[in-house]
Amino acid sequence: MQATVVRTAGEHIYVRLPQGTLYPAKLRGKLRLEEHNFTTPVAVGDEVAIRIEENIAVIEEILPRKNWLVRIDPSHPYRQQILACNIDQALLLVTVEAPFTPLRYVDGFLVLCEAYGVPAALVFTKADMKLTPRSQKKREDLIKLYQRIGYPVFSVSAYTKEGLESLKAFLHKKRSFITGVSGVGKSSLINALIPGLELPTQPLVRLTQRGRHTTTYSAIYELPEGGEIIDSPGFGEFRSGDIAPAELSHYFPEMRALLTNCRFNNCLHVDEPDCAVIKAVEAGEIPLSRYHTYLALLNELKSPAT
Ligand SMILES: Nc1nc2c(ncn2[C@@H]2O[C@H](COP(=O)(O)OP(=O)(O)O)[C@@H](O)[C@H]2O)c(=O)[nH]1
Ligand SMILES: [Mg+2]
Ligand SMILES: [Zn+2]
Repeated sequence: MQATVVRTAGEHIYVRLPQGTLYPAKLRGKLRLEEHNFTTPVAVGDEVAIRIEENIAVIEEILPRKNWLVRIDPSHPYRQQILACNIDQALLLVTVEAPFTPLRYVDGFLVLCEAYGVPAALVFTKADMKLTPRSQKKREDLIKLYQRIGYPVFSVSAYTKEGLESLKAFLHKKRSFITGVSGVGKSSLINALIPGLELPTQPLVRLTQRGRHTTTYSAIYELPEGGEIIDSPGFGEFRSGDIAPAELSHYFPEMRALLTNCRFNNCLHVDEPDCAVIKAVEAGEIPLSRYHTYLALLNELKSPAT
């Protein structure tokens, strides 16, 4: 029998049968040993072959994946953590204040999606919040910056429902992975999209203006008009172990088009002569923040985690 993994919480796994019934699940012993490079061998979104034994779904086999997002597991640097699989798109929620989403984090997410061939979008949350003029300008500038690169960008408020209709249209009949730093408003937004779900939300910790970690599991929720969203914990960072330094610039769409214009075909765009990327940065055609992320990620890829 075939089922979908709809929830993982540490070692606990739940699957959904085609007619909608949920079962707690466990992995057949052999499967657990086979995939020792991964923190957990199954992830939310997986299609699996199961057998029901005493009201538990025993996962016999993981069916081939259409795609997946993977990052280095920060607590086991030699292991990969599958964030989700069989997804149509991935959305990162972003705030410029309370809590602040570092641009490194945004760009790291986008690079990961590019590297794994998953269409990415950004959702700037809390559009109703009264920001300082400086933060307001920053929010508007960032929206333009990422739109110019070509990413779909939304500005929404879970409180006033501003921007929610166009986001709903974007999510319609798709399976979307949604993430963001803790406190960015993910649970509030999912609640606004799915009336009656009532995920718990948390006030921001007043002093640090950063969110607490409430979400410790990943789960699939169904949208009332069709489609699914995968709610996932607010990850500390998105770091992939699979990207070769020479490939990195291919995952920056605004650099990708220029790469054939560099003098050297193995150019890493750091200090090489006649580098088309450096020229475009100097001409203001590539945002400086994006180039800075590029250099930082390049350094990390050259000196892998220890
Ligand atoms: N002003 C405003 N605050 C919001 C909005 N969405 C969430 N918040 C607040 O931001 C804090 C964190 O929200 P929560 O949904 O728990 O964030 P999560 O950690 O990303 O799931 C809570 O205090 C929410 O009330 C919004 O659209 N506007
Ligand atoms: Mg939450
Ligand atoms: Zn170059």
